[in-house]
Amino acid sequence: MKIIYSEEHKLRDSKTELSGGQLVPPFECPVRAEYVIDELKRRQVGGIILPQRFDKSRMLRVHDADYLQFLETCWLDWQAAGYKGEAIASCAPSRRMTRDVPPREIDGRIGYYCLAAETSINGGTWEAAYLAADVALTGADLISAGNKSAFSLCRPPGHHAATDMFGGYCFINNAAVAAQAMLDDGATRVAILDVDFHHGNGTQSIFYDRSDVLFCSLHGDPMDAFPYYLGGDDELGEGQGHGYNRNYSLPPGTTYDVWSSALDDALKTITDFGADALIVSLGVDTFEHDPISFFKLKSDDFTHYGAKVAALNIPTLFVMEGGYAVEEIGVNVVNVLEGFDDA
Ligand code: Q9C
Ligand code: ZN
Repeated sequence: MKIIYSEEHKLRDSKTELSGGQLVPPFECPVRAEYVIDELKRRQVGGIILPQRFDKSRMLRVHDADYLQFLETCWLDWQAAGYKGEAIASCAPSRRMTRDVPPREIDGRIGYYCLAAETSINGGTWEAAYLAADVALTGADLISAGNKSAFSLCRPPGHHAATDMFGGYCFINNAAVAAQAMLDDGATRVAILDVDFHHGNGTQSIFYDRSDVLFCSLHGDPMDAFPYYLGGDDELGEGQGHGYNRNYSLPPGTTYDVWSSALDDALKTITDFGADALIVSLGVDTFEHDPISFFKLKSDDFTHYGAKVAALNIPTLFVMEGGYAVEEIGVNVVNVLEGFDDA
């Protein structure tokens, strides 16, 4: 399996996350990707290539131009305003209390363009987020060119990012940008299977009214877990997209037997859909020792579900999402990929 990776992910290295009322060192940190790439090398999963660089046109197929402009200049604007800390939202448009207009002042703009307030923006964030999209797009091109599988080791992650909102550690929706690129390159139907612990609210919202992208997500019940406000099992898509969105909300303490039953149902849905290509939003925060999640998957379980995904026999792009038990993240990710390869 080809692996796409750039060490420049480390440009994303913010110092603060708002968590439990404190500014703490972010869970989403550079060493995560280093554990993954080290384990990929150790177990010789595949050749590692650098991403190609793309212009913004492919990101613009999924994201709004004003949003990308905001991300690109946010840190400069924040510093120019004289704020001392990293750029972080302290206000946001909320139910009934918005006229939906981005303000001029950066403190108002960052709130307008966020869907959660934990994630800080600093220097290098835009550059790394852009590169992560390039990593995903390079993987998409490999699949479009006829490869059976590829792994885009994206960082920062992407599945919470919407057309015009960042948050949950995500800025550009790498999986969505890759899916759209595959469609633009001739695919008729693309399925996205999101196995990150958190609901992929950004991905869902991007494709909610479309029937050319099937989105299936297994995640902690949003009544109990971030992102809280989306991810219910009754969200099935709207308009043309009705029936092309599937959520599997699972309770605290969920172990592999229950989780994998939901996976089997999602895989059957993907088979029936007749996807030309599959994108797996691969978060390993389902791991039993993840510090911010509540599922109980063991390291061996990741191998087993990698094999289940392979049994679909659809060209598959794995895109890195979450996973915060950093010392085990490499083993868990590589278990999925090896399980897939050895099936
Ligand atoms: N105190 C991804 O896995 N809430 N994002 C964290 C920690 C936000 C997770 C709470 C979690 C975002 C890509
Ligand atoms: Zn997650």
